[in-house]
Amino acid sequence: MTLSRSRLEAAGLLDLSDKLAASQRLTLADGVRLFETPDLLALGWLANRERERRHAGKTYYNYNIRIEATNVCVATCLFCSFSRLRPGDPGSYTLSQEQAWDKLRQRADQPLTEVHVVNGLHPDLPFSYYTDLLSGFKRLRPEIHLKCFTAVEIAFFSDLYTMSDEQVLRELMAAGLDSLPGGGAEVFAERVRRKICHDKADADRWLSIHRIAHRLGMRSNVTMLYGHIETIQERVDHMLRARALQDETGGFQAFIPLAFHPDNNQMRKLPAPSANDTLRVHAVARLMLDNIPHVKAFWIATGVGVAQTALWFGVDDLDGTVQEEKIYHMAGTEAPESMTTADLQRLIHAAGREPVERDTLYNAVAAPA
Ligand code: V47
Repeated sequence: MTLSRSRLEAAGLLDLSDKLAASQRLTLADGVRLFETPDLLALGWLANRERERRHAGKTYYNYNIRIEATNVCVATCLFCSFSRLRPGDPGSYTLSQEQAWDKLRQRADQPLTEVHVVNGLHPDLPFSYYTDLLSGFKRLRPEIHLKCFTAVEIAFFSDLYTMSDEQVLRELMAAGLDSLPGGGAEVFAERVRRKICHDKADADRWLSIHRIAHRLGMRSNVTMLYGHIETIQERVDHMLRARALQDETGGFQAFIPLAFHPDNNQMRKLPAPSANDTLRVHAVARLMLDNIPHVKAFWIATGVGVAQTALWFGVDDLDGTVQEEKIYHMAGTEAPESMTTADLQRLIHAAGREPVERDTLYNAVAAPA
């Protein structure tokens, strides 16, 4: 399917289409123009061309579980509905390691390939809580990939336990850590961080920790929390900072836009981003991030229908079965708590795409005989 040059011209995108076809990099100004075009379908067509050039119709998902071991968090991010400031505050919880391991024991029959752990910044736990957590998971299911702790958590551990970021990463890797998730990136621009998340790792620290993780041989992801106070320029700047680090290291696997959910947090007066905006952000990400292989729609954040539609707007990955997610459900998402692999396959097929179960490192997982 092609789009006519006159349609692209009317959308103000013809020169950008030619640049992309010639594999030329887009600039900050180009990114802003992509966001500003009134022709969402022309933008989607461009993003889909890049998506199909890399992945044809393949759409990746995995068999994973989310474990959020504690919501106690010393940071005061305005967008967060999940955290509780102090242990003992109403609604706060901290799983014992046994309780966390039980979540795997209870799923002994599931062919999980990934455990994704994200926590609050708990001020009182010893470092051994985290290393034991990892080694316990590995003892139970050595084949499962452990994608755990955002760069914000890593920075917090270094400061709390007086170690370097590299030392923390090395010790967690020795205990079983396999890769880092992309959380905590929010929006890199200092103006935004100062307003919405002033008391956690800044953009340079976040990027530096991913740089170290990549040097140590780990892969990671990069997210962007959109749809609150950020400008279009700040969105594109965020993408360009991720692209610049990727030029250095090649260690990012996926870029994951995260739609802001306003329930039960200090930014609850803001509306949630529209489906139009969500499709736009994923499409622009595909076009700006020429060096990051995958663009993921996290269906828990976008909603299932929009994630499915995004498969024609640059997205080639849908995360996975998820199970037990709390951060978005406490912030008001109407998405289900989990999907089965059959659900994921069905919705990918229904969108006219080809489902591929992957592991965390994007190796195809063979279907059971
Ligand atoms: O960093 C918190 C976001 C992130 C809200 O690496 C919110 O594969 C919207 O990082 N509305 C954690 N977003 C989740 C995360 C993630 C998700 C999926 C896949 C991967 C991956 C990583 O959740 C936080 C923050 O940006 N968040 N509160 C909220 N109210």
